[in-house]
Amino acid sequence: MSRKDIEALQLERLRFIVDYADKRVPFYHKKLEELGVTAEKIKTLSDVKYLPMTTKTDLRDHYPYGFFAVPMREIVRLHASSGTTGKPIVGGYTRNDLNNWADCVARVCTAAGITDEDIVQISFGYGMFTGALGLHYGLEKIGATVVPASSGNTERQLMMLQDFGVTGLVSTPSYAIYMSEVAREKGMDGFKLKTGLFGSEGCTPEMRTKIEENFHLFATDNYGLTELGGPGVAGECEYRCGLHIAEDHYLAEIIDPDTLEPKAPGETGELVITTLTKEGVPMIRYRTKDISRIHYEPCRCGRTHARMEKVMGRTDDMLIIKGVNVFPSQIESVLMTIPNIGAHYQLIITRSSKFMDNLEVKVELINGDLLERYKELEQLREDIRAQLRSTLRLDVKVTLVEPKTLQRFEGKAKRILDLRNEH
Ligand code: DLL
Repeated sequence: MSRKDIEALQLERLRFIVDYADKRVPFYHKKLEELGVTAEKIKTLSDVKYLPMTTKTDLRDHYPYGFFAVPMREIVRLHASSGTTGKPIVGGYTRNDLNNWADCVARVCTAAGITDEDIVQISFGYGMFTGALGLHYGLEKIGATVVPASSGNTERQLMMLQDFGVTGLVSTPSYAIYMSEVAREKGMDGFKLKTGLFGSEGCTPEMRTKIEENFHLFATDNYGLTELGGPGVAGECEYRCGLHIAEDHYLAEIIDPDTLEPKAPGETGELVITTLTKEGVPMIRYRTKDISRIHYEPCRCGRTHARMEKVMGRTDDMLIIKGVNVFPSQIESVLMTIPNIGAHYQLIITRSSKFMDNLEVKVELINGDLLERYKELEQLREDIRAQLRSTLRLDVKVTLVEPKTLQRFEGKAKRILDLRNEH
């Protein structure tokens, strides 16, 4: 579709979904009434800025079914976010929602190069998490052979990768790097992997290169969230110059997270998304807290759907250390290029006085023998500190630890340890 046709379709669907939400979800009815907005008043796509926003707190306040727009007999599936604190976010799907979801996921898998010739192992945890079943039905739609391995039991995962001649791997980047290391340790090679469909958490290009080298595959980044249905919201094609957004199902905007004003195309800010076709739980202007920017020019692959850049971080993940803004992804980028240290790290934040936060970066050595050689060890620590200082403009404490002592993750990694409220 041309840009003009995409936007015409989005406008038509936006008007529809606003009217739909207005009539079926009391939260939206109240908000729209307060703002004096109705579907008829939306004349152009930029009028989206007059619509109310939705936050995670709004969803929590209406837990579990307050945002559902259809009676439960029309809901055929529930999913929920994996959040460890508070109540989860609940997603409800009608039969149409499941069909559209499988279509969107089939697109991102196709864009990554998956065909019906592929055997794809899904190493996301099956269950309430949207990742595994989301990828499962999208891959089946293409005709790929699905291996529903779920997460955990890494040696068995590797055995299946090898014995079943698996060509595609679905997992979080942190689980993929861990699996690749266990494979190396066990002396396992000869995998037939070609494609990695990774997502559900950030991954720097540097970390991705490590995974690609270890497993000899081509990896794409895939984005989505429970609130919007799960994976399939956006994914990379073979050119990897941004993640194509399924614009016929989602209207994406970038806003300034402080003023809430819209940002111009290409500017960085918080990603806000409106679902255009969801029947079960429609979302108007959902604030994702993910930071990115959007490019609207067509891609070299021929797709005309806009591309969001890889998520740079979350507004609530940004650390402010001694007045300097730091995203964990900046640290990962630096660490992944330094020889002699592994792919695992932890960021520890402490508070030494009322206003002073400190950051400690714990990194694993590849070779534990280095711990015996003080001078070399100090040199390496100093190098890491200097490189971090030059990128972050901030002095951090660097601690080198023995190989295989930091925690490994089978799902999303939790690399930040915030001890600020501990004393
Ligand atoms: O992680 C959905 C998903 C599953 C996406 C499988 C891709 C593949 P949630 O558990 O609700 O949903 O987490 C959503 O994870 O707001 C982002 O902060 C983060 N996230 C998801 N994908 C990416 C990505 C699934 N590709 C939250 N890059 C989102 C960076 C990501 N962050």
